[in-house]
Amino acid sequence: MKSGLVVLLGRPNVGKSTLLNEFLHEDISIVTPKAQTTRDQIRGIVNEARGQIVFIDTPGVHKAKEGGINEYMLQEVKRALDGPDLILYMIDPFSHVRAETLMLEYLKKASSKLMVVINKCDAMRTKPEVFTWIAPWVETLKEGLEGTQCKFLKVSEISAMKKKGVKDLLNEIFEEMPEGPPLYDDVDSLTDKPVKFVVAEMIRKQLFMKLGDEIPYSCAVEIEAFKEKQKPVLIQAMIYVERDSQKGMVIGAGGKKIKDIGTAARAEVEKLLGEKVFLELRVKVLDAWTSEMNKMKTLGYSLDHRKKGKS
Ligand SMILES: Nc1nc2c(ncn2[C@@H]2O[C@H](COP(=O)(O)OP(=O)(O)OP(=O)(O)O)[C@@H](O)[C@H]2O)c(=O)[nH]1
Ligand SMILES: [Mg+2]
Repeated sequence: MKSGLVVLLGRPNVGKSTLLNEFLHEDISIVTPKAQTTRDQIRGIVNEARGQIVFIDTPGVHKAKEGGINEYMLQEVKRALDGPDLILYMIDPFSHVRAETLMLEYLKKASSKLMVVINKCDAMRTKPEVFTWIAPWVETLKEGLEGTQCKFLKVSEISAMKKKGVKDLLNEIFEEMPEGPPLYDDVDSLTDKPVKFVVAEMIRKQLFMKLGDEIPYSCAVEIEAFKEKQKPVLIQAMIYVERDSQKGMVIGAGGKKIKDIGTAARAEVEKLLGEKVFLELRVKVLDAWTSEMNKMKTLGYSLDHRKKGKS
């Protein structure tokens, strides 16, 4: 039996979470049109007769200020890169070489096999002339990785959204996996994350979908009650924002915005749980939580290597 750990790595918005969901045939990791949606590493487990692959979705690699939520996101990326069998380095053809150079620093420190996956190939066909930067970048990447522990294998072109090339890619990944016992015994589990986490993420997704450009980055969601025995299932969640003005925007005039967010999130949660849900959302201000480590920690975003109390 094959068994291995595969990291989905790349800049924000390249389609890492979309591909994870495609491999799993289930929406476990949230996807939005906005960059920096994913904040935590999320494992997705593919069980087949030929073996088990554990995929790790990661936040998008970007330059981050120290000590805040963005540093936490990069910590999650670095943690994921500690010893996988294979890295899928995903490229969005609408990126450009200047943005991608940052990725080489991460790859140089890795000791895994590497596949470059060019995603969004459906879009590439419309304007092929725009994407001429990719081939030279792959050559630079190969040169840059010479003599390192990161072993370049190949380049694949896919469209995660249109499901093009995903099956072939999965076959190629299985080929590269070592023989071994599965990492997770429970073959029915799709993820290592508790259902509460996935529910909180589904609410966070709707904050990204229904609010302006900036506010979603100031939002966190905590599930305060999850009563599965009650019918419909009762879920109470708190949405944390950073400022009073943001609280008003999340609630909206006459509570319309939060109602919208709740309705859309409830539909996804009901699909996930397969039963009716009563979802109650509230909003609270936790002043400047994205830049204060103690507050981040209370929301589950803990910067491990720093001393508690240092903000
Ligand atoms: N055209 C096209 N769009 C895609 C494809 N795959 C993903 N997208 C879109 O790209 C956007 C970002 O997708 P995500 O899966 O959230 O990207 P991500 O890499 O996880 O982003 P972060 O979590 O922010 O790092 C969404 O609007 C997706 O629908 C694709 O194959 N083709
Ligand atoms: Mg993502």
